[in-house]
Amino acid sequence: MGRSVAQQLIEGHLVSGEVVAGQEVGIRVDQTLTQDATGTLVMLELEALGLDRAHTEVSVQYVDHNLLQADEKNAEDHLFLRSAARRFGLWFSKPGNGVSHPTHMQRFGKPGKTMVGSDSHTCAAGSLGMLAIGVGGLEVALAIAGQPLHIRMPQIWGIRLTGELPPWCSAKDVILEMLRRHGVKGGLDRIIEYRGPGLEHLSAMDRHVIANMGAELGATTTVFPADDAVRTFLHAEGRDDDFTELIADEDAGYDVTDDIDLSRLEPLIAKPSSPGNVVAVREVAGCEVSQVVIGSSANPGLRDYAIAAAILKGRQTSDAVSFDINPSSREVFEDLTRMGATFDLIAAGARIHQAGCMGCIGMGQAPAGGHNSLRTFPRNFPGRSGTKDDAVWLCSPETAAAAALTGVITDPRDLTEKLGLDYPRLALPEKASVNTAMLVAPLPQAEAVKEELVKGPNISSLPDFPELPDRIDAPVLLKVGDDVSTDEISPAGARALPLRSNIPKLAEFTFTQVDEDYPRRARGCKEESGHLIVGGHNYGQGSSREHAAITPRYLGLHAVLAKSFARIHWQNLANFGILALEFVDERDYDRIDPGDTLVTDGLRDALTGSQQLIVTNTGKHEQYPVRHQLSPRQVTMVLAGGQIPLLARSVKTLWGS
Ligand code: MIC
Repeated sequence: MGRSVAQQLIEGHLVSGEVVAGQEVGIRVDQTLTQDATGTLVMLELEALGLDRAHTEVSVQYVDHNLLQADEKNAEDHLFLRSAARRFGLWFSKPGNGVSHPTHMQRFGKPGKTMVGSDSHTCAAGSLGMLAIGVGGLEVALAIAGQPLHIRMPQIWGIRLTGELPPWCSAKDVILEMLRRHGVKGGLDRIIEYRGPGLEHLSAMDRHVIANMGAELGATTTVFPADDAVRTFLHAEGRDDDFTELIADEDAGYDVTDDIDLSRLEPLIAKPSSPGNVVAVREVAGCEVSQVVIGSSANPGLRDYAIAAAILKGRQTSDAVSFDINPSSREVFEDLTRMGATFDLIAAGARIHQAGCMGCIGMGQAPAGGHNSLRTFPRNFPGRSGTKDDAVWLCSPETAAAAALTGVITDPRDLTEKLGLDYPRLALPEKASVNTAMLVAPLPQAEAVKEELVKGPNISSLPDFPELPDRIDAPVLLKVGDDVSTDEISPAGARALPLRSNIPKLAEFTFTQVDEDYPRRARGCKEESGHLIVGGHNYGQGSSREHAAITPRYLGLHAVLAKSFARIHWQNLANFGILALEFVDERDYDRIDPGDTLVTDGLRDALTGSQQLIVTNTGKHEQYPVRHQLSPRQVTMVLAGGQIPLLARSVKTLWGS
């Protein structure tokens, strides 16, 4: 049987294990991507590990998340990151240059390469025929240091696309259709590979939209072939030489298959507060809207802004709506401006912001509580916008522009009847306005070694974590339901984000979206017993932020008992020495109440000896069988208190300095 694109990428980079679903494989990493909100920890980890210089082909540090400078903290992080990029031999993308994912695609992405990134949307680079995986920061630090990435080999899910998108529908509706069909857990332990004749009508940037939000399905990553659409994209970027064709064999086999006829899609929207709550726009038409935002890595292409500008041209947005535009990159902003589209947006009432993630991570643009905000963003977990009782919806630029005009959720197809507007045909420039002035190249090593890391007072060192105790005898401090996101564990938003490099201070925000008193209670039993958390399915979905493991650990969390875990967070828990245990019988979840004391003993032997353990509920005199899915490598790491203490012992053997 022939090989899929995903198989070719994995086999071409395999350093350990067998390409069999469920087994741990080691993969050589060619490129890395870090952004500021997670990158500060990565740089501290590189320092802790004693790295001299990046061992990858390309490593880029972006500054795109923490852009508002309400006090000194974010600016200090930017300076720290610049100094770390200079010290470790990384590219540095200055604040305002753009969101990491589209910028990386424009300047560095290459068909056939592998990449890891400390951002769950790293998978967007699959649009170019790369194997790009979002992981915790520590895994990125190790990749920068030349170590392979270890993952549990996923199944490969072939999605055959046929037909062509109808007018008023675009790539966002394709990924929303995937979420409508399969929900936020549908991609767990899978690589999604798109194929088929429908690809012909999707540009590389359209594919970015679809690949980016594969993260919302919980997928390990998404891949597309590197075909003519990728060749055209790289040509527009002046990078013809970086093109290599990478396509699936005619008779490629897939573990799972599905089909989408693009011509049958209609405008879709995800309701508050999960990317999986997808319905047809017409079902919710008429709901009032107070904010519309276009931007983010989920709709970053020139066409995404240009289509909104063309819809709004010569018209005024509703007086009930704040209409915000966040350019995804400086390049896109320049192109948009050259086309005259920036003018059309401003004239229509748009508030234009700097290039970056902005409201997508709650860095500004927090909506009014309970008022509908329509965004072209990738996720809408509760409170992520920075507003506790937010009502954020996710949609295409076409649907967003329609709501900006009418002030209510509107099926964009109705604009033809309402305003006499036919679906605009866009004439986009063939060549992008490439300008690399805000992308700073790595220093030569002779200069890099002289660089000092610039650490302001907000940058604290990584805490030391002790080994996992052999016996855990601790209270359940929190019990949560299904699909708890890392935004609920370690919140986004303009208040918490500036503390991403200050674990003791950030810890005070842990779980406060769910239970404001959690940090206080956790501190109360930290020294004596530590504590436990009980969760439902898909615990820790969403972002790659390792803070969602580190801050609970800092507050004394030993183990999480859940029905199932999201991939990146599960890895982050292991990396920071927290035991992730799954119920063998899901009904046991219902038997545990917050405040119950749970005991599990003889962990050293139990974890190394088998996958199954027994947890005793002392107050209720009940026992629950639980299992772990850690590889032997991860068991050693968890027992040692995490990856860092383990590595610190063997740094010399790692990169032999
Ligand atoms: C996100 O979309 O949630 C983020 C912000 O990009 C995160 C990274 C972070 O938490 O800083 C992600 O997805 O990894």
